[in-house]
Amino acid sequence: MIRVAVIGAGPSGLAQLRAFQSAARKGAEIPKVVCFEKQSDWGGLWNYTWRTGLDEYGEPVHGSMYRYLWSNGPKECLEFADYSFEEHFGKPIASYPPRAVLWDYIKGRVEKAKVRDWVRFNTPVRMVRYDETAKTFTVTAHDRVNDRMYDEVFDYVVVASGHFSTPNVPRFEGVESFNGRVLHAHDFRDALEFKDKNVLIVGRSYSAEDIGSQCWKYGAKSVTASYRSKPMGFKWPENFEERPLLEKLVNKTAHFRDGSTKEVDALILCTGYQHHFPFLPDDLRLKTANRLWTDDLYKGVVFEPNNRLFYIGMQDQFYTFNMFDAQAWWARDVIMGRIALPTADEMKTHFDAWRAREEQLEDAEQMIWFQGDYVQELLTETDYPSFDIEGTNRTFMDWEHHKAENVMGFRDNSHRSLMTGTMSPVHHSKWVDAMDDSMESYLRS
Ligand code: FAD
Ligand code: NA7
Repeated sequence: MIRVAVIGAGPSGLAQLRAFQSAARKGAEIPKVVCFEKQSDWGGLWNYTWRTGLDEYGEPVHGSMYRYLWSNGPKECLEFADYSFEEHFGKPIASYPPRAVLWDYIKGRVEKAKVRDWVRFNTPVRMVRYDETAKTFTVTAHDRVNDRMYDEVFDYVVVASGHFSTPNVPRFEGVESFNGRVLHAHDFRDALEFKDKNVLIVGRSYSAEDIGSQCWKYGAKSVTASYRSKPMGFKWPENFEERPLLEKLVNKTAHFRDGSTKEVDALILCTGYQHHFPFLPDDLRLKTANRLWTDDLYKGVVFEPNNRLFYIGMQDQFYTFNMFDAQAWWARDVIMGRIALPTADEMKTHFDAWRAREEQLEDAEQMIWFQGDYVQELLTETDYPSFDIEGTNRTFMDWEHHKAENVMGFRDNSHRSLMTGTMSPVHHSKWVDAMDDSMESYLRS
């Protein structure tokens, strides 16, 4: 029997499990699938942890999510095509749910699919080796509960370990003697820690925008966001401003590139993450920047140097859950022999065409249409339920416009489900007033 190892039980790994289970439900004979998950529960980043640094077993903590995190895009754009929000919650819900609600939704589909016993929890993968002659992988896993390391042989490996966990941490002059708190976004947990403080954020992307907004919402005295390339450019509230890049810190004084200074109490580095695979040797390890068309992946999924190795969810992301699904269904069909891979030359030609287009993209709107076209291409080749990509892109456009109008209020809008056609209700509280991020509070009508 063919054996498939899936590394990680976050949204990408769970998409892979569901893809195989759905084929089995339709009567196909499926491979033996074993999913290794380092954490004690599934859901990846959506499984919140209060821990930072190392976990109870001394493993690097995977979680980068924090309290009060609400979806940063419309839930209608990430909805599973085979399991709607309405099916899960039994009613339509508002468009920007907090983390706990999305975690519940992710879990609901795989609980229904009854695949929990495919997952070995508390089991980080330590190493994967490929045997060219046997055409098999040996996976070394560590059962942390029984403190036992073991090897197991597989025909295919799917890497779904995420890429927003290992921080990219640049150094700024004077940081060693800064008299305030310094942390990377990966270790940010509770905005209340920064109440009444002058907070300095470095970065201009999603983490900078959202952690800055969280600190502002929960009572920071001021928020200053410092950018390297260009400002975010939103209409920020009065005590929220953008400055050019931080040049150095002298005690509590931040000096910026334009010569200006500001007294700050805390420095939060929202400087992104590394694709980090300490469990993969040189010949199997994906090396890429965080971009829409990653290096070395045919169709964004198959590792070109070794076609028995797959990566799910390694792109920079506008599309998330339903894109991981489209990828996982596609990887499944290659593994099950339903899709034949072309020659190496043909793969390269395909790759080059997408890369050339990616390099021409100028703004977020173009990037969304690009990623939509990519998802569409995958959708046409498998039996994952097709969905309205153009409608999804248009919902993303509305979201972009709402953010440009009011960055602290875009989550108060509602959108129509592309899966069920139902218009989502307006939430009972405005985001700026909603301090409680529990599922009970969100679902209360
Ligand atoms: P992850 O969710 O990171 O899951 C990877 C899993 O692999 C983890 O469970 C981890 O423990 C496991 N793993 C890692 N290494 C090993 C190993 N060696 N052995 C075994 N298991 C391993 N997306 C949205 O759509 N909306 C949002 O609002 C949103 N907000 C975000 C906010 C933050 C702060 C961050 C960091 C990301 C956010 N994202 C958001 C994007 C996020 O990347 C996806 O939603 C999604 O979690 C990616 O799923 P994944 O399975 O690829 O990775
Ligand atoms: P991103 O989207 O990868 O962005 C990283 C940001 O960090 C980006 O603004 C970079 O600036 C900035 N950066 C990186 N290195 C530096 C240095 N050395 N100095 C200054 N600024 C730097 O990561 P995020 O954490 O924001 O988002 C990741 C995910 O989390 C995302 O999917 C969300 O859903 C949540 P640049 O833009 O190049 O000027």
